[in-house]
Amino acid sequence: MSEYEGLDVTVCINKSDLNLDLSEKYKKIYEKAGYKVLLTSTKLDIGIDDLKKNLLGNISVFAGPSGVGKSSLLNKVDNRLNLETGTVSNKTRRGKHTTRHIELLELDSESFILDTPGFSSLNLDFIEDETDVKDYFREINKYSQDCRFLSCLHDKEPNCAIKEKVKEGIIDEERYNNYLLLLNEVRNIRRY
Ligand SMILES: Nc1nc2c(ncn2[C@@H]2O[C@H](COP(=O)(O)OP(=O)(O)OP(=O)(O)O)[C@@H](O)[C@H]2O)c(=O)[nH]1
Ligand SMILES: [Mg+2]
Ligand SMILES: [Zn+2]
Repeated sequence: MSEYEGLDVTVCINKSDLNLDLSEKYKKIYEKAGYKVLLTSTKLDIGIDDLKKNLLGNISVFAGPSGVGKSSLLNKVDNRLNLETGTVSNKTRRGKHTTRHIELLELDSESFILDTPGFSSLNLDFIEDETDVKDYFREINKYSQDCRFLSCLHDKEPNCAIKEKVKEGIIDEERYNNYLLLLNEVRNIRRY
């Protein structure tokens, strides 16, 4: 969605205290895809200074699923914010939609942040055509011109450069599988 909007994205992996190995794994995956990645933990005070540095001089939006710790992170960045935080349900392991509205907060005269309500799922309605999905994966976009067919969707087509890059480990397999998942989801939206 951020690729569609052309936003300057930083991926923040919070709660890294819960599983540092897994956090490092996803940090590598998203760095390989072309993103700046921060590992943070509000419990162990990891990465907060780095996060703050990223926010200075910018207008930033904190977006992500409910309960991942967006408001908690902002409170750590500036304890004057005093934002309400919630807990994660033991049963569903999801957040409880604690933040209810979008608020513009001032960090300093040149730095603003928006805390936002977490989402529970990603709506793909903004994608108009199945051929657009590949444009929203940076690393797929990067090698698309090397495929045999210019119209290649990197799915079942022969001589596909993307599938080659996945085999070589240059494009992460999990990201590629996510691409196929979204591609098929968009195809199914169109059918009805
Ligand atoms: N283990 C761990 N828990 C954290 C961390 N950061 C936040 N939490 C916990 O995660 C829960 C949800 O935190 P919130 O800050 O309310 O999450 P949110 O993303 O703002 O949620 P919404 O407002 O519902 O979108 C709270 O119980 C926090 O204490 C962290 O770094 N490590
Ligand atoms: Mg919140
Ligand atoms: Zn291809």
